Amino acid sequence: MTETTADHRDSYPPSAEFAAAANADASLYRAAADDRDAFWAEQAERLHWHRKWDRVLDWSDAPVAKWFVGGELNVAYNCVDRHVLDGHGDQVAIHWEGEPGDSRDITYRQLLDEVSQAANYLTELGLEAGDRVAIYMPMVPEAIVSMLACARLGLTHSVVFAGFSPTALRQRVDDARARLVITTDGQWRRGKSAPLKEAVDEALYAHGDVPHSVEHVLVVRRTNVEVPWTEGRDLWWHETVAQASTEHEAQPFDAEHPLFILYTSGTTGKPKGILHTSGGYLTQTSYTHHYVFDHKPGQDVYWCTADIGWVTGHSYIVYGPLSNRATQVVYEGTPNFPDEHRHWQIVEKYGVTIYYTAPTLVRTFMKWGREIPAAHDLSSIRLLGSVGEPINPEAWRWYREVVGANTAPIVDTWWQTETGAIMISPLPGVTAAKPGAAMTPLPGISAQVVDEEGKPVQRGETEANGYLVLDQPWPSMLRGIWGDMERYKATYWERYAEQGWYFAGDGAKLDADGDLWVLGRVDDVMNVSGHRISTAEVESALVGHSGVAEAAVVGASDATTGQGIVAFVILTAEAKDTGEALIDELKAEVAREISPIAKPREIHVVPELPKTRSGKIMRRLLRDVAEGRELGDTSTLVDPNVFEAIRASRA
Ligand code: 6R9
Repeated sequence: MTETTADHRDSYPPSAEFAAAANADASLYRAAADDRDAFWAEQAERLHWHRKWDRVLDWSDAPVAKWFVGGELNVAYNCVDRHVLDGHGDQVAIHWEGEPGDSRDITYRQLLDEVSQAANYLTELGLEAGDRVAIYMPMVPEAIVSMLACARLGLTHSVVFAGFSPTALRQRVDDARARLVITTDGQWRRGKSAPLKEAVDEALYAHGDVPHSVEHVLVVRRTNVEVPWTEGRDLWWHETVAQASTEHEAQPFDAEHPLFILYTSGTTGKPKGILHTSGGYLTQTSYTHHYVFDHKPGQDVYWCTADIGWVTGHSYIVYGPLSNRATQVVYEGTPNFPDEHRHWQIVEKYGVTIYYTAPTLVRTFMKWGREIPAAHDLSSIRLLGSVGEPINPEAWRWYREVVGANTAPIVDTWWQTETGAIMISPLPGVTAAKPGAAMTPLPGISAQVVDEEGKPVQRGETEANGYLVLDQPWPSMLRGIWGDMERYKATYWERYAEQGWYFAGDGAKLDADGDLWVLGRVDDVMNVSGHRISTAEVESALVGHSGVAEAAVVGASDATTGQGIVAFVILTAEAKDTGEALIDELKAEVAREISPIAKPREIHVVPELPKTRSGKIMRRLLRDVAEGRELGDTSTLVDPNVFEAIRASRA
């Protein structure tokens, strides 16, 4: 019943052609192993430094690192000015595609003009280096311009995903004590304008009695909806920024100057403001974007489908690609507006060569059917990327076959908001990638898979699944949690304090070849009768069945086995039988694919899965359902109503 693809192997080495032209070859690993500091110093040379560093790494104040100590640079200068000065001002930086079908091509020279105007106006507003600015915007060019203007002035931006509620915005604005909020009047959502400025007002007046830090709200006109207006506080972008001078000289900042705060979503309690700084962050985002995506400036058309509200948007739409003089697509809308052809039409229109997305979207494409991508000329695509969660082998193979014409290498990139940039991934042109495996730490990165005590797990021991740790500091590592150093230490460094390792919170295993598989968050690792089983493995087995489009698996407490496996599945159109027979077949499939011990106790057919706005399945909430508890916090869900339907499926 497993969907067979044309090319079904255990590993996929790059073609000789791809390898010959690739940015990376195996010597990179050797160079990094020989002398790590020298290796990272060489990567830092990718950037323009106003002042060279005195020392590559200072780890004496661990776990707070200083990279490129004494170095000075301007992040925005590196992403914009230097490309113009190098004679590439006319190269398109951004092919912007609006949801309603409007579009704009922005060259590096135009980008420089707009960033300079914004920098001039933010200065006029009295903002000074070190101040925080909240950016609450959809995927419009001004969002990227705003981030770069902040970087240019040494202001610390805090981008808040525009799908978040006013309460979530207020929480983040207060925590960072932002002086300015940049937003739009409204945002397009499937052809309708959803108010956004109104949400800002709601956030700022939410606790009318509590004085807050915000002095101004700067508003970009996007959907032309009417907005509530506070004279003196609120300012139109087109009346201010767009009138400012395009002349602005970028000043250098210390390598450790704070660049941004990004709050992590979806967990219990107060969101964590992950703090990133300048020199090390830009070095590693630039390095990884160049080698992992095999990016060739002036030739490739790159498209990362993330939103700037997430770290992937920060590192692989804004800082990595722009520092490497990429020409990239930025798309404002959803993949199925006006219909499910949208992404492939965009790929065709711009000749996209590198496409980077999340497994959840790949599985959605599978659900919609292969005839949709097949209706388009996708021959420009030469490399595919995946990020955000483990990609199940079925989806991996489908992605390569249907989107990548059976030839495009896939880079399955493991990293986190906290790591700032890609850490574990195949190198296209070097690695024989295995479907579902993140494979190998990148050159310059060191990771281990260890047990509770910190002992390395053995290769090939599938029962001995362990924890992923990073045992060496890396340039783009977080420098703390904003305003809460204790929490920073407790969350990431306490578990392996003795060894001084960073605890990533992910389960992982090494296969018999020593290749690394990330199995998902450790709270997603179940323990059934003393056996550790990853939710991702069971999900992968379920979606391997042609009747299943998506699956989410949780471990629910069980009196006899410790935990029992409870699965929630969405069926495909091909699923003929939806009753008990199918459920039995699915259970048998999992037993076959993994082991009888992994056989789900219950499988529920549901119409929808609860997801955060970044596309991650909220297993915590499914566990609540599976264990018959009151639901925990649902405020970050896209659609809190999905639970009515899920509950009904259990009745
Ligand atoms: C970049 C990003 C981080 C968590 C991480 C892990 C999961 C991300 C993955 C992956 C397996 C991959 N994750 N990439 N798991 N394979 N290629 O997603 O950051 O939103 O902070 O999430 O996502 O569980 O710990 P963030």
